[in-house]
Amino acid sequence: MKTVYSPLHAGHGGTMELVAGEIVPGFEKPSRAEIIRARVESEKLGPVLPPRPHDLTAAKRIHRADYIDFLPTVYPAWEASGRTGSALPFTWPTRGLRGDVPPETIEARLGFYSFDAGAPFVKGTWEAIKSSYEVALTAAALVKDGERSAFALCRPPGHHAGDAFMGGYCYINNAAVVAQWFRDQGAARVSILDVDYHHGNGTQQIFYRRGDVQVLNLHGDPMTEYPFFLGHADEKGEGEGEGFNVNYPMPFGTGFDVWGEALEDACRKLAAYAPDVVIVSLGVDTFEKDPISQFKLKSSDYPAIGRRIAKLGLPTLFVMEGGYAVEEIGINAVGVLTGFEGR
Ligand code: SP5
Ligand code: ZN
Repeated sequence: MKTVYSPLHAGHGGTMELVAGEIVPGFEKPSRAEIIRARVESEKLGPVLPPRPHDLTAAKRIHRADYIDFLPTVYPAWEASGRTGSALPFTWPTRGLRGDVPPETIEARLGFYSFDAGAPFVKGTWEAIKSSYEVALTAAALVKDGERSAFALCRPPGHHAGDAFMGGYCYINNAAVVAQWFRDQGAARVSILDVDYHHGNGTQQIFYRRGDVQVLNLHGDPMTEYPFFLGHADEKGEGEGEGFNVNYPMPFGTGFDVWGEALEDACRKLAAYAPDVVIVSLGVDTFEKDPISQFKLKSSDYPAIGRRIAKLGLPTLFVMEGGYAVEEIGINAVGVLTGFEGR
Protein backbone atom coordinates (compact mmCIF):
# COMPACT_ATOMS: atom_id res chain seq x y z
CA MET A 1 0.00 0.00 0.00
CA LYS A 2 1.31 3.45 -0.89
CA THR A 3 1.38 6.17 1.76
CA VAL A 4 1.17 9.89 1.03
CA TYR A 5 2.88 12.16 3.57
CA SER A 6 4.10 15.77 3.78
CA PRO A 7 6.69 17.14 6.23
CA LEU A 8 4.82 20.46 6.24
CA HIS A 9 2.50 19.09 8.95
CA ALA A 10 5.32 19.75 11.43
CA GLY A 11 4.85 23.54 11.29
CA HIS A 12 1.59 22.97 13.16
CA GLY A 13 3.24 22.34 16.52
CA GLY A 14 3.62 23.88 19.95
CA THR A 15 -0.14 24.40 20.19
CA MET A 16 -2.04 24.68 23.46
CA GLU A 17 -5.47 23.41 24.47
CA LEU A 18 -7.88 23.72 27.36
CA VAL A 19 -8.39 20.48 29.31
CA ALA A 20 -10.27 20.36 32.61
CA GLY A 21 -9.69 24.03 33.31
CA GLU A 22 -5.99 24.05 32.50
CA ILE A 23 -4.13 25.20 29.41
CA VAL A 24 -1.89 22.28 28.43
CA PRO A 25 0.30 21.36 25.42
CA GLY A 26 -1.87 20.10 22.56
CA PHE A 27 -2.36 16.33 22.33
CA GLU A 28 -2.54 16.63 18.54
CA LYS A 29 1.20 17.11 18.01
CA PRO A 30 3.75 16.60 15.21
CA SER A 31 5.33 13.45 16.66
CA ARG A 32 2.06 11.63 15.89
CA ALA A 33 2.63 11.76 12.14
CA GLU A 34 6.37 11.15 12.45
CA ILE A 35 5.88 7.96 14.44
CA ILE A 36 3.28 6.65 12.01
CA ARG A 37 5.59 7.38 9.06
CA ALA A 38 8.48 5.61 10.82
CA ARG A 39 6.26 2.56 11.36
CA VAL A 40 5.12 2.59 7.70
CA GLU A 41 8.81 2.41 6.81
CA SER A 42 9.90 -0.18 9.37
CA GLU A 43 6.95 -2.45 8.46
CA LYS A 44 7.73 -1.96 4.75
CA LEU A 45 4.09 -1.13 4.03
CA GLY A 46 5.13 0.41 0.70
CA PRO A 47 6.54 3.63 -0.75
CA VAL A 48 6.01 6.98 1.00
CA LEU A 49 5.14 9.62 -1.61
CA PRO A 50 4.90 13.42 -1.38
CA PRO A 51 1.57 15.11 -2.15
CA ARG A 52 0.94 16.79 -5.47
CA PRO A 53 0.00 20.48 -5.33
CA HIS A 54 -3.74 21.25 -5.44
CA ASP A 55 -5.60 24.54 -5.42
CA LEU A 56 -8.59 24.96 -3.09
CA THR A 57 -11.30 24.09 -5.61
CA ALA A 58 -11.95 20.64 -4.10
CA ALA A 59 -12.11 22.11 -0.57
CA LYS A 60 -14.76 24.60 -1.70
CA ARG A 61 -16.93 21.75 -3.06
CA ILE A 62 -17.43 20.80 0.61
CA HIS A 63 -16.73 23.87 2.68
CA ARG A 64 -18.22 27.33 2.32
CA ALA A 65 -15.86 29.53 0.28
CA ASP A 66 -15.74 32.28 2.92
CA TYR A 67 -14.63 29.71 5.52
CA ILE A 68 -11.82 28.34 3.34
CA ASP A 69 -10.72 31.88 2.42
CA PHE A 70 -10.61 32.75 6.13
CA LEU A 71 -8.17 29.99 7.13
CA PRO A 72 -4.95 31.40 5.56
CA THR A 73 -5.72 34.86 7.02
CA VAL A 74 -5.88 33.70 10.65
CA TYR A 75 -2.30 33.77 11.79
CA PRO A 76 -1.27 36.91 9.88
CA ALA A 77 -4.28 38.74 11.39
CA TRP A 78 -3.51 37.34 14.85
CA GLU A 79 0.08 38.62 14.64
CA ALA A 80 -0.99 41.94 13.14
CA SER A 81 -3.24 42.49 16.16
CA GLY A 82 -0.18 42.16 18.40
CA ARG A 83 -0.89 38.68 19.73
CA THR A 84 1.42 35.66 19.95
CA GLY A 85 1.03 31.98 20.89
CA SER A 86 -1.96 29.91 19.75
CA ALA A 87 -4.77 31.81 18.01
CA LEU A 88 -7.97 30.59 19.69
CA PRO A 89 -11.55 31.83 20.02
CA PHE A 90 -13.50 32.32 23.23
CA THR A 91 -16.95 33.47 21.99
CA TRP A 92 -19.39 31.52 19.82
CA PRO A 93 -22.70 32.40 18.14
CA THR A 94 -24.75 29.79 20.00
CA ARG A 95 -28.55 29.79 20.55
CA GLY A 96 -29.92 33.31 20.89
CA LEU A 97 -27.00 34.96 19.11
CA ARG A 98 -26.52 35.77 15.42
CA GLY A 99 -24.50 33.31 13.35
CA ASP A 100 -25.12 35.01 10.01
CA VAL A 101 -22.96 38.14 10.31
CA PRO A 102 -19.20 37.56 10.11
CA PRO A 103 -17.62 40.06 12.51
CA GLU A 104 -14.45 42.01 11.76
CA THR A 105 -11.84 41.30 14.42
CA ILE A 106 -9.75 38.14 14.32
CA GLU A 107 -10.80 36.91 17.76
CA ALA A 108 -14.48 37.29 16.82
CA ARG A 109 -14.01 35.65 13.42
CA LEU A 110 -12.30 32.65 15.06
CA GLY A 111 -15.47 32.12 17.12
CA PHE A 112 -17.72 32.67 14.10
CA TYR A 113 -15.94 29.86 12.20
CA SER A 114 -15.64 27.25 14.99
CA PHE A 115 -17.66 25.21 17.48
CA ASP A 116 -15.00 24.90 20.19
CA ALA A 117 -11.56 26.19 21.20
CA GLY A 118 -9.93 22.99 19.96
CA ALA A 119 -8.49 24.15 16.65
CA PRO A 120 -5.54 26.41 17.45
CA PHE A 121 -3.46 28.30 14.88
CA VAL A 122 0.29 28.87 15.08
CA LYS A 123 2.57 30.22 12.38
CA GLY A 124 2.75 27.00 10.33
CA THR A 125 -0.86 25.90 10.79
CA TRP A 126 -2.26 26.99 7.44
CA GLU A 127 0.62 25.34 5.51
CA ALA A 128 -0.04 22.15 7.49
CA ILE A 129 -3.80 22.26 6.81
CA LYS A 130 -3.13 22.78 3.09
CA SER A 131 -0.59 19.95 2.99
CA SER A 132 -2.98 17.59 4.81
CA TYR A 133 -5.64 18.38 2.17
CA GLU A 134 -3.14 17.75 -0.63
CA VAL A 135 -2.08 14.47 0.98
CA ALA A 136 -5.73 13.30 0.99
CA LEU A 137 -6.36 14.27 -2.64
CA THR A 138 -3.09 12.72 -3.84
CA ALA A 139 -3.88 9.43 -2.10
CA ALA A 140 -7.44 9.53 -3.50
CA ALA A 141 -6.02 9.81 -7.02
CA LEU A 142 -3.93 6.66 -6.44
CA VAL A 143 -7.12 4.72 -5.66
CA LYS A 144 -9.00 6.27 -8.57
CA ASP A 145 -6.13 5.27 -10.87
CA GLY A 146 -6.45 1.64 -9.86
CA GLU A 147 -4.65 1.00 -6.58
CA ARG A 148 -6.68 -1.31 -4.38
CA SER A 149 -5.95 0.96 -1.41
CA ALA A 150 -3.87 3.92 -0.25
CA PHE A 151 -3.00 5.61 3.02
CA ALA A 152 -3.36 9.39 3.38
CA LEU A 153 -1.19 10.21 6.40
CA CYS A 154 -3.11 13.42 7.07
CA ARG A 155 -2.20 15.81 9.84
CA PRO A 156 -4.04 17.83 11.02
CA PRO A 157 -7.10 15.54 11.01
CA GLY A 158 -10.47 16.55 9.55
CA HIS A 159 -13.62 14.77 10.71
CA HIS A 160 -14.84 17.37 13.23
CA ALA A 161 -14.73 20.17 10.61
CA GLY A 162 -18.10 21.00 9.06
CA ASP A 163 -19.18 23.09 6.10
CA ALA A 164 -18.16 26.38 7.73
CA PHE A 165 -16.57 25.53 11.05
CA MET A 166 -13.44 24.06 12.59
CA GLY A 167 -12.98 22.36 15.97
CA GLY A 168 -11.53 19.30 17.68
CA TYR A 169 -8.07 19.67 16.02
CA CYS A 170 -9.77 19.78 12.57
CA TYR A 171 -9.92 22.51 9.89
CA ILE A 172 -10.53 21.03 6.42
CA ASN A 173 -12.55 17.79 6.43
CA ASN A 174 -10.15 15.67 4.38
CA ALA A 175 -12.41 12.59 4.24
CA ALA A 176 -15.41 14.65 3.12
CA VAL A 177 -13.34 16.46 0.49
CA VAL A 178 -12.12 13.22 -1.07
CA ALA A 179 -15.63 11.68 -0.92
CA GLN A 180 -16.88 14.61 -3.00
CA TRP A 181 -13.82 14.36 -5.26
CA PHE A 182 -14.60 10.68 -6.00
CA ARG A 183 -18.21 11.67 -6.80
CA ASP A 184 -16.95 14.39 -9.13
CA GLN A 185 -14.68 11.82 -10.81
CA GLY A 186 -17.70 9.62 -11.57
CA ALA A 187 -18.24 7.42 -8.52
CA ALA A 188 -21.99 6.90 -8.07
CA ARG A 189 -21.85 6.15 -4.34
CA VAL A 190 -19.18 6.60 -1.68
CA SER A 191 -19.14 5.27 1.89
CA ILE A 192 -17.27 6.90 4.76
CA LEU A 193 -16.55 4.51 7.64
CA ASP A 194 -15.41 6.59 10.64
CA VAL A 195 -13.67 4.44 13.28
CA ASP A 196 -12.13 7.34 15.25
CA TYR A 197 -13.09 7.29 18.95
CA HIS A 198 -14.90 10.62 18.62
CA HIS A 199 -18.05 11.13 16.57
CA GLY A 200 -17.25 12.67 13.17
CA ASN A 201 -19.74 15.47 13.59
CA GLY A 202 -18.38 17.48 10.66
CA THR A 203 -18.67 14.58 8.24
CA GLN A 204 -22.21 13.84 9.43
CA GLN A 205 -23.28 17.48 9.09
CA ILE A 206 -21.84 17.77 5.59
CA PHE A 207 -23.62 14.73 4.14
CA TYR A 208 -26.73 14.60 6.35
CA ARG A 209 -29.17 15.42 3.53
CA ARG A 210 -27.40 13.39 0.83
CA GLY A 211 -28.02 9.84 -0.34
CA ASP A 212 -24.91 9.60 -2.52
CA VAL A 213 -22.48 9.47 0.42
CA GLN A 214 -23.19 6.97 3.19
CA VAL A 215 -21.70 7.88 6.58
CA LEU A 216 -21.15 5.23 9.28
CA ASN A 217 -19.73 6.32 12.62
CA LEU A 218 -18.46 4.23 15.60
CA HIS A 219 -17.73 6.40 18.64
CA GLY A 220 -18.03 7.31 22.30
CA ASP A 221 -21.64 8.09 23.29
CA PRO A 222 -22.15 11.86 23.00
CA MET A 223 -24.15 11.82 26.26
CA THR A 224 -20.76 11.57 27.99
CA GLU A 225 -18.10 12.16 25.33
CA TYR A 226 -16.88 14.95 23.08
CA PRO A 227 -18.22 16.39 20.78
CA PHE A 228 -21.37 15.96 22.97
CA PHE A 229 -23.86 17.67 20.66
CA LEU A 230 -24.10 15.17 17.79
CA GLY A 231 -23.68 11.46 17.24
CA HIS A 232 -26.79 9.86 18.77
CA ALA A 233 -28.27 6.66 17.32
CA ASP A 234 -31.48 8.40 16.23
CA GLU A 235 -29.61 10.66 13.76
CA LYS A 236 -30.32 8.76 10.53
CA GLY A 237 -30.13 11.45 7.85
CA GLU A 238 -32.84 13.70 6.40
CA GLY A 239 -34.62 14.03 3.07
CA GLU A 240 -32.58 12.33 0.34
CA GLY A 241 -30.13 11.39 3.06
CA GLU A 242 -32.63 9.48 5.21
CA GLY A 243 -31.17 6.10 6.15
CA PHE A 244 -27.67 6.95 4.91
CA ASN A 245 -26.27 8.20 8.22
CA VAL A 246 -25.65 5.49 10.82
CA ASN A 247 -24.32 6.09 14.33
CA TYR A 248 -22.97 3.52 16.79
CA PRO A 249 -22.52 5.38 20.11
CA MET A 250 -20.84 3.19 22.74
CA PRO A 251 -20.19 3.69 26.47
CA PHE A 252 -16.90 4.33 28.26
CA GLY A 253 -14.98 1.10 28.72
CA THR A 254 -16.11 -0.50 25.44
CA GLY A 255 -13.71 -3.23 24.32
CA PHE A 256 -13.24 -5.01 21.01
CA ASP A 257 -15.95 -7.62 21.73
CA VAL A 258 -18.68 -4.96 21.54
CA TRP A 259 -16.83 -2.53 19.24
CA GLY A 260 -16.12 -5.32 16.75
CA GLU A 261 -19.84 -6.18 16.61
CA ALA A 262 -20.63 -2.59 15.76
CA LEU A 263 -17.97 -2.73 13.03
CA GLU A 264 -19.56 -5.93 11.73
CA ASP A 265 -22.98 -4.30 11.55
CA ALA A 266 -21.53 -1.20 9.88
CA CYS A 267 -19.73 -3.35 7.31
CA ARG A 268 -22.95 -5.24 6.50
CA LYS A 269 -24.78 -1.94 5.92
CA LEU A 270 -21.86 -0.68 3.89
CA ALA A 271 -21.83 -3.80 1.68
CA ALA A 272 -25.60 -3.47 1.13
CA TYR A 273 -25.09 0.13 -0.03
CA ALA A 274 -22.49 -1.18 -2.56
CA PRO A 275 -20.38 1.95 -2.93
CA ASP A 276 -17.71 2.37 -5.61
CA VAL A 277 -15.16 3.32 -2.99
CA VAL A 278 -14.75 3.23 0.80
CA ILE A 279 -13.09 6.03 2.74
CA VAL A 280 -11.98 5.04 6.23
CA SER A 281 -11.66 7.90 8.70
CA LEU A 282 -8.88 6.14 10.58
CA GLY A 283 -8.56 7.21 14.19
CA VAL A 284 -6.78 4.97 16.66
CA ASP A 285 -7.84 6.87 19.78
CA THR A 286 -10.02 3.82 20.58
CA PHE A 287 -6.81 2.38 22.09
CA GLU A 288 -6.86 1.40 25.78
CA LYS A 289 -3.95 3.71 26.62
CA ASP A 290 -5.20 6.77 24.72
CA PRO A 291 -4.75 9.77 27.05
CA ILE A 292 -8.04 11.52 26.15
CA SER A 293 -10.30 8.56 25.33
CA GLN A 294 -12.20 5.82 27.15
CA PHE A 295 -12.41 2.72 24.94
CA LYS A 296 -10.34 -0.38 25.56
CA LEU A 297 -9.06 -1.64 22.21
CA LYS A 298 -5.68 -3.42 22.30
CA SER A 299 -2.87 -3.21 19.76
CA SER A 300 -3.68 -6.77 18.68
CA ASP A 301 -7.25 -5.65 17.71
CA TYR A 302 -6.19 -3.19 15.01
CA PRO A 303 -5.15 -5.76 12.36
CA ALA A 304 -8.60 -7.37 12.78
CA ILE A 305 -10.21 -4.03 11.86
CA GLY A 306 -8.15 -3.95 8.66
CA ARG A 307 -9.02 -7.56 7.84
CA ARG A 308 -12.75 -6.89 8.21
CA ILE A 309 -12.57 -3.83 5.97
CA ALA A 310 -10.58 -5.79 3.37
CA LYS A 311 -13.33 -8.44 3.31
CA LEU A 312 -15.61 -5.82 1.73
CA GLY A 313 -13.50 -6.24 -1.42
CA LEU A 314 -13.82 -2.57 -2.36
CA PRO A 315 -11.29 0.13 -3.33
CA THR A 316 -10.34 1.68 0.00
CA LEU A 317 -8.73 4.95 1.01
CA PHE A 318 -7.50 5.29 4.60
CA VAL A 319 -7.47 8.89 5.86
CA MET A 320 -5.68 9.51 9.16
CA GLU A 321 -7.74 11.15 11.90
CA GLY A 322 -7.06 10.94 15.68
CA GLY A 323 -4.97 8.86 18.09
CA TYR A 324 -2.96 10.38 20.93
CA ALA A 325 -1.10 7.50 22.58
CA VAL A 326 1.95 8.56 20.63
CA GLU A 327 4.17 5.67 21.68
CA GLU A 328 1.83 3.07 20.14
CA ILE A 329 0.20 5.19 17.42
CA GLY A 330 2.41 3.72 14.68
CA ILE A 331 1.84 0.14 15.75
CA ASN A 332 -1.94 0.67 15.91
CA ALA A 333 -2.48 2.72 12.74
CA VAL A 334 -0.15 0.63 10.58
CA GLY A 335 -1.60 -2.50 12.22
CA VAL A 336 -4.94 -1.68 10.55
CA LEU A 337 -3.18 -1.32 7.19
CA THR A 338 -1.11 -4.51 7.39
CA GLY A 339 -4.25 -6.31 8.58
CA PHE A 340 -6.04 -4.97 5.50
CA GLU A 341 -3.26 -6.39 3.35
CA GLY A 342 -3.64 -9.80 5.02
CA ARG A 343 -0.23 -9.93 6.63
C1 SP5 B 1 -9.62 14.21 15.59
C2 SP5 B 1 -9.85 14.01 17.06
O1 SP5 B 1 -9.64 12.93 17.57
N1 SP5 B 1 -10.23 15.08 17.77
C3 SP5 B 1 -10.48 14.96 19.15
C4 SP5 B 1 -10.75 16.26 19.80
C5 SP5 B 1 -10.97 16.07 21.28
N2 SP5 B 1 -11.05 17.32 21.95
C6 SP5 B 1 -11.58 17.25 23.28
C7 SP5 B 1 -10.56 16.72 24.22
C8 SP5 B 1 -11.19 16.52 25.56
C9 SP5 B 1 -10.15 15.96 26.46
N3 SP5 B 1 -10.71 15.44 27.64
C10 SP5 B 1 -9.61 14.87 28.36
C11 SP5 B 1 -9.92 14.12 29.58
C12 SP5 B 1 -8.58 13.63 30.05
N4 SP5 B 1 -8.65 13.00 31.31
ZN1 ZN C 1 -10.77 11.29 17.84
